[in-house]
Order: sequence, then structure tokens, then C-alpha cells
Amino acid sequence: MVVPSPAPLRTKKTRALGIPVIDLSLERSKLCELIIKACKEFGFFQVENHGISREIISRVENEGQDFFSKPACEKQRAGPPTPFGYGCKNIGFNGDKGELEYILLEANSRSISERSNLISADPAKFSGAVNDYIQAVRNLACDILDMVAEGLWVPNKSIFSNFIRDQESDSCFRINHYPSINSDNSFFDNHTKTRIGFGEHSDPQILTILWSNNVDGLQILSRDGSWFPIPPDSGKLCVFVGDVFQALTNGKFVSVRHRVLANSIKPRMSMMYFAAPPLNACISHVPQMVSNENLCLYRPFTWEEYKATTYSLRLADHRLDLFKNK
Ligand code: GA4
Repeated sequence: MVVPSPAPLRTKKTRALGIPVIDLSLERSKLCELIIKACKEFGFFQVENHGISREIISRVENEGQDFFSKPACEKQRAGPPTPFGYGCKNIGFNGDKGELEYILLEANSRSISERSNLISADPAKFSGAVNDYIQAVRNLACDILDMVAEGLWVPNKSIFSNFIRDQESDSCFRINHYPSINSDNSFFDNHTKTRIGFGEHSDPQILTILWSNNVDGLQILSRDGSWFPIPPDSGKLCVFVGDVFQALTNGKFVSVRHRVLANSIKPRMSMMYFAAPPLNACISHVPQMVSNENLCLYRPFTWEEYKATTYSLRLADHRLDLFKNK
């Protein structure tokens, strides 16, 4: 009789690139190891068994669907996104465009409640759904950040998560809606022969957690310069390393460049929680990340300074390079 050998304890990989899919129900020490490996190799991973209930996710998905199905003039009442509110096609302040519409919100309950009057006919229902989701996803982000600190042997296990647990954390929340390809107006990139939903960029914050419906479009840029599609799966969440995490880890983690194509015959909806420090927080590498072999790569900066630089540049710019030590 052939006795099957026990399955090796390793991450399942998404086909092709080998992007890690980390099962969060695994034992903690293993999780720390897998998360660190993924952050170093890809600056990106997906998680399953993440503990955020389908109900919490569906409530926000439904709110998003209700909002985006309204006539354009009604949606415009919740805009323009300067920087928060409803936006359509315009991204940021410097001429970037994409084939999408979105709602961008500060991730704090007071500000969400205020905004929700312009977004929904039932503002309490909208803000309740969004606040519950943000609370759940923030806890998940904190858990992941604590496991990173543990895996990197940093003595203060909350060193990263404290930034986003802080009442003054400048985190934000976004719901993106990419219309289906059948819709009339296309934003077609003649060079790449693709319709760009959201152009290439890295996220400026510490960590991003993304949920999407089962419609494809998300791609990440691999270290060899090719784009890899991430198979959509509404049962999983995607986790992205942001620029600030790259600075905090002295370049041990690299923020992942990604983009979204809008080539699907079905509309894509995604929601992102961008975990950010408070504006006045000083971003400097954690001491354990610097040695004689790994010199200090970036000068210290505040999140306020970094954010101002981010908004003064284009979406695809490599803004962290401006903070490199000479
Ligand atoms: C990318 C990540 C988040 O979506 C975001 C984006 C922001 C915006 O849409 O207003 C930015 C973009 C993002 C980076 C460069 C600047 C700012 C648009 C833009 C051109 C909300 C963020 O924090 O940075």
C-alpha cells in the first residue's frame, strides 16, 4: 500500500508567477515566515481564511453597486474628489486618467458619516456598512503588521501597527468601479492595446488591503519587468506593500507596482483600505533593518511630507526615490 506523504507546509501559489496565497488559519510562526517571504519577494500576496465575513463585505459591495448605478448627475453631487468624494476618470491633481469611477473616503467614522449624506439616500446604512468593513479590515492589517514585526525579530511587536491604530491615522478607503467594455466611452491605450482602468503605480501608504468581485483586471509588475494578472477571487483579499513600508524596512520590502485593466465584459468593483500613519508621524527605518552591509537608504520624513510629494507628482512616478540618502 502506498502511504501518501504529508503535504509540505508551504504556501499555495497562484498559477504562473507563483504569487503566494497565504492561509491565515495556519500556525502563527509559520504565518510570520510566509508573510515576510512574500513581502520580500513580491511586495504582494493574497490571503484566504482571513476571517472577514461575507456579510460584512457584501454590505459594502451592495452600497457601492447602488451608488454607481445612479445617474451621473446624482453621483457628481458627491464629488469632486479633492481629495475625498466621488471621482470619474480623473485621478489625483496632475492629469492622470483612468477608465473608472470611484468614491474616496477618509477611513474615520466621523468623516464617513458626514460624507454619506451625499452618497446614499440611507446615510446611516451606508456609513454603518463602510465603518464595519473598515474596522474589520483595519484589525486584519494590524494582525499582519504584528506578524511582520515578529518575523523580522523587531522587539516592539506593535511598531508598525501602532501607526494605524492611532486615532490620528490618515488611512483612507476607496471603492472603485470599472465599467464593462460594452460601455460607450473607452480609454484605450494604443501602445499597449489595453484599456487602462487604473494606471501603473505603487501605493504610498504602509499596507493596502484590497477586495474585488470575481472580475479580472488587477496586474502586478514582477521584478523582471513583466505584468502578471492576479486571478480575481472574492473569497480572498490582496495585500500590497506600500512605499512607507519600504522605507520602514530600509528597502527589505519593496512596494509593489500594480495597475488595473478594464477589458472585461463584466463591471469590476474593488474596495481598498490604505493603512497610513498619522500626518505628523516620523517615518524612519526600524533600527534592526540597518547594518554595516545594509546602510540606511532613506532619510527620515513625516507622512505629511511624503503625502504632499505624492500629490505633487504623477501616478506612475517613483516618489520614494526622492527620499534616498545621497
Ligand atoms: C494611489 C493609492 C490610493 O488610491 C490613493 C491615490 C491618490 C488618488 O487617487 O487621489 C493618488 C495615487 C494614490 C498616488 C499618486 C497621486 C495620489 C493619485 C495621484 C496621482 C488615494 C493614494 O493615496 O495615492
